Amino acid sequence: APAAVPGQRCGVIAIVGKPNVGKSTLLNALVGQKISITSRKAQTTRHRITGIRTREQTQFIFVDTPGFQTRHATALNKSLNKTVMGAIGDVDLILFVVEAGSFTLADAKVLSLFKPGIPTLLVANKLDMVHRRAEIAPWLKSMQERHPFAEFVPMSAKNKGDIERLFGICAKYLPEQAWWYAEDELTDRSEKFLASETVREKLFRFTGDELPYTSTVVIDKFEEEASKQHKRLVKIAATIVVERDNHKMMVIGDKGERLKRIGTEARQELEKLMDAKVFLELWVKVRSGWADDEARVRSFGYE
Ligand code: GDP
Ligand code: K
Ligand code: MG
Repeated sequence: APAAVPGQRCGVIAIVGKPNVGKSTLLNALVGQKISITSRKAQTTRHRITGIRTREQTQFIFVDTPGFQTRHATALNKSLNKTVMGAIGDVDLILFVVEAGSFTLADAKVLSLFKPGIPTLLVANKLDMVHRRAEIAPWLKSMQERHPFAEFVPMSAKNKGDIERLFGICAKYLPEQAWWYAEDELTDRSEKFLASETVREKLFRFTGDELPYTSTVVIDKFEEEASKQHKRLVKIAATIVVERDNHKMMVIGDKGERLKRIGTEARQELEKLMDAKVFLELWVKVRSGWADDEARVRSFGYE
């Protein structure tokens, strides 16, 4: 580890929990910018993502994890679970995220993976959705009996005050050491990766609940061109991979309207994110059964 710099703290914080409890929303709020895509659909997050935030003397390095999959043992799910295990093995602090007032079998399975010794906070998220606040105190007490949590943080990832409070709580658990990243760095992920994530988010947003989570996005081309008129010019070609012909029709939409909309929104967001002029070309391909085929899962970049 880098030598200590007086006053500086730096450490890794894993954000862990079953699908849809608000992990990605929390990460984005902590980093202050959208790094991880969010959606109402479970299994939106497939990669370990590092978000970085440096505030005053402390550098917080966050890893968002895919929700732990408990139902289907496909190759894709096995790969997702390995990513989660890798993320929590060697961190300074774990934020175990659940929905406030609820603890299901899926939550219990995630919790059972934690090695003893790493301080773990119980983040009881979506507090804004809880109507019977009086029931939270006895629920927290029951949670205390399940696991030796270091602290309880009932909160809402959508509430700025709660996010501020969470920073203060997390800082105490990070070791005194020099920062690993520059003060203004937000992620160690490449722009190419952010491009595929952005297209994937728009894909899920505009197909609603119709499209299965197994659809994915592959970046075929990512080229930066010298340009006099513009600040930067980036040309991107991406393929949306779906499992069936009818899914392909779903993505393309009537007269290609939906695909056009996905492309326009993704391009606009990428232009802001990368501070560049972006050309984005989108394709849709059918590859049936890819989520069950281990070799293919690997070739799409899910290790
Ligand atoms: P993940 O699968 O755990 O990463 O969950 P996401 O961050 O993708 O969030 C799942 C859904 O919960 C999204 O629709 C979010 O907008 C929503 N959500 C996240 N945090 C909160 C919260 O504090 N309150 C409410 N009401 N909704 C939330
Ligand atoms: K989600
Ligand atoms: Mg997520």
